[in-house]
This record gives sequence, structure tokens and C-alpha cells, in this order.
Amino acid sequence: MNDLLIQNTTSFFEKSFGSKPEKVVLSPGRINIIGEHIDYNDGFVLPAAIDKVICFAFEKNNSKKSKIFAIDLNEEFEIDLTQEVKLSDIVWTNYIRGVIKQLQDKGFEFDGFNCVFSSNIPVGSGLSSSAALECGMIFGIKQLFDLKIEKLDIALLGQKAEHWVGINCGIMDQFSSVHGLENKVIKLDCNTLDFEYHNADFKDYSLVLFDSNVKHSLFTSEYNTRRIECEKGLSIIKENFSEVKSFRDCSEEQLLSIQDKMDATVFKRVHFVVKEINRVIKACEALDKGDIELLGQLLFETHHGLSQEYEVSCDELDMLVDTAKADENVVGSRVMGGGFGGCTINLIKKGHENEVKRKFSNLYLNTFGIELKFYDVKVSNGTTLL
Ligand code: GAF
Repeated sequence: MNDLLIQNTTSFFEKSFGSKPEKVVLSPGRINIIGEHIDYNDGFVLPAAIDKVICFAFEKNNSKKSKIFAIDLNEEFEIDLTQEVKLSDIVWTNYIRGVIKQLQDKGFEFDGFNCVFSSNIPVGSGLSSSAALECGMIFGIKQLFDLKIEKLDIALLGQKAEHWVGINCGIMDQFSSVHGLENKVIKLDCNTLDFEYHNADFKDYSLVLFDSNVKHSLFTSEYNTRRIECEKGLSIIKENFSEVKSFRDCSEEQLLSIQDKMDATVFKRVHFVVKEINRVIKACEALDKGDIELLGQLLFETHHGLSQEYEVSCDELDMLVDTAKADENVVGSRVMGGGFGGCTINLIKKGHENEVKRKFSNLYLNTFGIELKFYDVKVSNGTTLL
């Protein structure tokens, strides 16, 4: 599926710089089966890398300047590695500036390079194109200059770059982009960063993403607000229960017993978090047992919480999930990723994918006047050197 992307990226590189790239890197986007807004709340998440990727081609250029070309945007920028790295008005360049800054701040030494990249990860659809950009760039620089950076550090540096750009994200996206494995989902403990792989075997069901084509206009500000609300909630829980160190130690009963000590909005947020952490554990067990109907039921429950308590859904996404609930060929559906637009993740009975797609497509167009897009994603490897 990515052969054409690789061919276009490398031939563009050759035309631009007159030489073959020294390193070619693929960096994937991710899905998340369940465990949304849980990474920065120290719970468990169940993501996987997918076969939608950014392809990068690199060479050293024996200078102190780097030239980076985004093929899909037809835009280029140059960065002087001897100067202090600053944020720019051109947003996409900030993820790369951020990465260079984080590497320099950590004391990694590298010189100038030429790079071109092209992507088939839809932007703003909740598939983590920014994490793929950060991690692919770090991985490429590591390969080019033979830097000693472990996989986990690539993810952590990528996360820091994203914070620098302005989104106080958790570790899930960068972690899965780097640690993905073909046909495996990653059960990641976001408290300890321990992880295990589980088979991504959905039995008689296919994973299909529905892209609402609604872009995340509220994403950055609301995302950062959710983090602050959860921190407030956790500190109230800790004041009342000294044994609770993080959300995972708090039972729903404990939380309900102190509901009146919290602002109503904060309560809704943390109620979702406590329930979602438990759902991830149940969902992973259901997946291991091949009980995809139960897994699907948990996805519906997650959506309900994300919509009503965490309030990161929107009319378009709610309509897609409500329609899925009433459709006998869809056993699970929910908004995936940060929310406020982007994709739903759906479990559709094999053999009925086309009929379901047709139905949703017509209904969505008639209701909102927006075209619904579909992605049949494969669970794939993390960042790779070709
Ligand atoms: C975004 C963030 F980048 C992740 O860290 C995660 O919090 C996700 O939203 C919600 O689960 O993708």
C-alpha cells in the first residue's frame, strides 16, 4: 500500500538534491481501540500503529543548516542549527523545530541535513499525524548521525516537542508510532510505561474508520482544559483517600462518595476517567478471548462517556455512533483520539462492510451535507528504516 508513497518520496528527493537519499524512514499513524484521554491520567490504553505513514528521505549536507521539504504542501523551510530554535507562524514546521530543539536540549550532536517527506495519514482526523511527524524525524536524525537514542526516548522526545508546540498531550500517540508491531495492539500502562502486545484479532469483524471530515477547531484549548480539570479532580480524591496515588487506585464507589466535594464538571470528567480505566482492562480481556461483541459493547460505553461526561464529541460523531448502535452489522463504535471531530472506530461484521459504508455515507451526506470517508486500516509496524 505504501510502495507508491515511498517511490514518490525518494524520486522527489533525487530530483531536488541530485542524489539518492542516505536513509528512508516510515513513521506510522495510530488507532486506539479503547482508553481515550487516559494516557495523561496514568491509566491503561490499547493503541496500535497502522499502515498509514509518513515517508521521509534524508541525507547529510555537510553544513549547519537543514532543509526540509513537505511534498504534499509544496512548502520548504530551512533551519540554522547554530541559532536558538523558535516557534514559527507556519504550524507544520513547529513539530520539526520542536524535535530539533528537544534533541539539542538533551545534548545530542548532529549537523545539517536535507529531508523531504510525504504522507498518507489524513491530517486532523485523530490518527496522530503530528506524532508520526515528530517520531519519524527523530528516528531519521538518529539513523543519519548514528545517535544513541532508545525507542522509548524517541517517544518521550516527540511528546516534549508536541508540548513545546502547545498541546499538553500524553504519551500514547508517540509511543504507538514507535513501538507498533504488525497485527498487535499495545496494552500500555501510562503510569509505568510498561507494555505488552496482544493479538489484534477481531475474528468475524473488520476494523473500519469513518472520517467525519469535521476538523478539530476546539482541540488544543479544550484538550489542555481537560487535563487541568482532571488534575483538580485527582487532587480532591487524594485529599479524601490517602491510599489513592492515581486514578487507577480509585473505585467508582469512592468517587461517588465525594461527588458533593467537586465541581459538577470536574466530577463528570473524573467519573469518565475512573470508568474508562476499568473498561480498557475488560476490553483487553475480551479481545484475548475473542469476545468481539463484548469489546464492541465497551466501545459504545466509551463513546457515551466521551460524549456526555468528557464532552469531546460533536453532533456529527454522535450521529455516527447512534446509527451504528442501531445497525445489526456494527457491534461497536466510538469517537477515536482527542475528539471534537475526526474519526469513529467501528467493528463491522465481515462481508457487510460495503453495505454499511453505503448506508452511512448516504445518511451522513443527507443529514450534514458532508462526505463521509472510510479507512480500512491494518495494524502495522512502528517507525521503520527501509
Ligand atoms: C491526543 C493526544 F495526543 C493523546 O496523548 C491522547 O491523550 C489522545 O488525544 C486522547 O486519548 O491524540
